[in-house]
Amino acid sequence: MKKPEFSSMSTIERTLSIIKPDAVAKNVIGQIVSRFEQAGLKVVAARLTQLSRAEAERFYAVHSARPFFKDLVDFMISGPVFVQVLEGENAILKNRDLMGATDPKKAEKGTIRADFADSIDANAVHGSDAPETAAVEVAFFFPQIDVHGR
Ligand code: IDP
Repeated sequence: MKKPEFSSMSTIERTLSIIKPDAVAKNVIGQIVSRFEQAGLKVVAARLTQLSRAEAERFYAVHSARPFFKDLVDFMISGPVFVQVLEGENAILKNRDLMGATDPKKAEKGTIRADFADSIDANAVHGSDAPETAAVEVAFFFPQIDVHGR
């Protein structure tokens, strides 16, 4: 099989995806991963894990001043999460498109959040939103993985 290329011209990216506790509890890990695969994204690392409060607070530190921060952390530690590194052409944006809007009520039909999420709190998935955050978030869960694929 041809090895993916990560030259400066390439748009092959890696991004962090989290299937959140609500979707894990609904038993839809496979259905969600299948959407990534059907869209041409490849799972290059994955594991089921239980976040501690400290880990969830550190992961979402950027939101620490927001009114929903405590609820977000409580939710993220309410059960196991499935963390993955996805790789592919424009992986960061592609994953965000597949996820749909943060609020599932506003998410486009056919997106993961429209189909599997119940509310803005329990919204099924997380995905890195930019190359800089992808680098930090991939390193957070998979320090052995090079976000640039080298
Ligand atoms: P994103 O997950 O679509 O990137 P962010 O704005 O980065 O959305 O917010 C991170 C997470 O915080 C969301 O996925 C959602 O679970 C939660 N969140 C965001 N805004 C609100 C809100 O207004 N109320 C409750 N939870 C929120």
